[in-house]
Amino acid sequence: MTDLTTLEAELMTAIAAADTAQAIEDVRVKALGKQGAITTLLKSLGGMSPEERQSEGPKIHALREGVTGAITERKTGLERAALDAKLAAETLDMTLPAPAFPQGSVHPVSQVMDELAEIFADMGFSVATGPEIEDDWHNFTALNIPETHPARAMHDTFYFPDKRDGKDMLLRTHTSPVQIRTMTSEKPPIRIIAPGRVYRSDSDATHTPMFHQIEGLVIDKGIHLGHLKWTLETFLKAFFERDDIVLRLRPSYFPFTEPSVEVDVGYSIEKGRRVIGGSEGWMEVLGSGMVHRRVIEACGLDPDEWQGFAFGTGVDRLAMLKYGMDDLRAFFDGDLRWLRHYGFSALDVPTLSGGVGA
Ligand code: 2U9
Repeated sequence: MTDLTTLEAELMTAIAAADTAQAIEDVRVKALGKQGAITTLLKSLGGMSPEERQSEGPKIHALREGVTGAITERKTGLERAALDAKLAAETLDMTLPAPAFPQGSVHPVSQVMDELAEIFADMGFSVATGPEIEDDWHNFTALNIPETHPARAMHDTFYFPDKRDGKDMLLRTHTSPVQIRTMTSEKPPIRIIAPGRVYRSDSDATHTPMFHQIEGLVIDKGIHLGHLKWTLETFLKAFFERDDIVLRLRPSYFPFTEPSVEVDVGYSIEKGRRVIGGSEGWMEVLGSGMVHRRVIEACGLDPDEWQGFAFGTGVDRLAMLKYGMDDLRAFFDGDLRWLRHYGFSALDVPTLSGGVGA
């Protein structure tokens, strides 16, 4: 009896004194392990007389339960204390200045592309895209530019050396094949813009072998030049964020449109610089026209039922006009100083002050 009380007192003291996970584990092994003091007492029950077992059994079991409980409680306490200590040591100092990290910027071409998509979305146009490696039919033939047509020579085309499925392959010289693909795969009415990279073997201060175009196409019933003029005027007013935009439409020639119209926008001189708006001088900004009936036919539509207009312009040139850049080649040099100067913050939404009709 005295033995059990002494043993319990000894174990409880050891448990209270254990101040690490290892120390409490050592106490557990000493008391409850295979050779442990309590385990040995439990084993001794087997050699006792029934009377002795009846009196000693409950006491030994009570001792085991008491010690097991005390060990668990101490273990939990130690774990909690360890966690508290860790949390206290790992406190973040929120008053420290945040480290600066490098931030990129949006290229003017991407910015202008976003602005254009937003303006035309307001007018009900969706964005269409297509392959930059095209076949001869989509890039030329379907657009009323047959093999013998002099307009093929007007585009300094990059051809691939090998044919694909018997077809001549090339880098598209304009985004017009995207509209051809839309017209042959979707039913009118169609209202799309096709922005993207195009390629021509040309390089000087105002031409790069790769540049960006945006073209627009509307196919519906009863479409006429008035719709074209309104659309271009509305677009230019929203893009240049001015109400005093004046257009001048001049007759021109493109194989894929008839009649064809070149569109000039008026500018005025403010503080010695040209600004879009007014009509002191004229600048050519767009080519356009009514879609040629042969193009409508080539896409499997009846030109007596469906009419449309189309237009095209250079995105890089629009960006230069709106944001005052003068060297086209700098657009694609990847010079970080130029990009930091002319780039836009990635967090800004397009800067237009309210879109079409604002
Ligand atoms: C289809 C039918 C007609 C697209 C058009 C122009 C006029 C045009 C140039 C402007 C400057 C290209 O970047 S640039 O060199 N584009 O003048 N583009 S009409 O006409 C189409 C297109 C597709 C099915």
